[in-house]
Amino acid sequence: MKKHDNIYANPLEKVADFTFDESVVDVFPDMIQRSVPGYETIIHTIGELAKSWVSEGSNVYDLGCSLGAASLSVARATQDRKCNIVGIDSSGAMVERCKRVVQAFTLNNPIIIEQRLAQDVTIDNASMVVMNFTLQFIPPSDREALLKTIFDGLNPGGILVLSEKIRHPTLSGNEILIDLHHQFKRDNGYSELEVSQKRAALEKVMLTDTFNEHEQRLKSVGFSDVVMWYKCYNFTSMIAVKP
Ligand code: GEK
Repeated sequence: MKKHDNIYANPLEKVADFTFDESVVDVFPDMIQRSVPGYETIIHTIGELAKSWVSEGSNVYDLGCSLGAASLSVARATQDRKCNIVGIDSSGAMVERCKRVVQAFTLNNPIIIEQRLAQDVTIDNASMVVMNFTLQFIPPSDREALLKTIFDGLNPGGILVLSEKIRHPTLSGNEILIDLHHQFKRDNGYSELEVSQKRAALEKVMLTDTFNEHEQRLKSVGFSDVVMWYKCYNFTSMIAVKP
């Protein structure tokens, strides 16, 4: 049973910056599903992509794995071949819970969960790297170097699946997408107060880029093609291909 997210249901005197602590871990599956349009579709599609792109004997990395949803989707999709799946997350509370979650499944390929900053990870012999709504939490000044590390560690023909909340380049256009997203959250049972307190909590923690910024940065580190395969409001998922 998913625990209901009501972290921001009561008025707070001061809204602290959002962190992935124990209270967030407790309600995370409910929170992400009610907050990110298309989350289940994206998790499912990561598995579909793994079927086509994960090669025999290679490694798959899930950076910012939270409770392992993307890692598990890859593991379910790759039962017919050998690969290692490595989930990395910087939050100790997430990692502890994620280890328990993945242990509950019996799958052919191992899922190794490690507490680490994505910026410190070593990527090697990878056919697929997933960053499902993680890069947006990484300091902007670290983003290009991390993408270069990923590019260098991917085998030729490998892919990065990068899902991000993006910013529309015009203020008025961005407001249209933000309003639609807030409507989506209200439809999923979040109150006006919850929506506005969460927005304040994320303001300094989640720093979004435009699609053009993502595309240019991915190409500048060497990716040959950047394919936006999903978009709903300001939520997107891209596939970047290493030639
Ligand atoms: C999913 N991918 O369910 N290094 C590693 N992890 C980090 C870092 C960092 N520098 N900064 C934040 N995180 C998941 C959902 S959630 C997205 C990803 C969201 C971790 C953080 O601890 C959290 O678990 C995750 O990135 C972001 O498919 O909550 O909107």
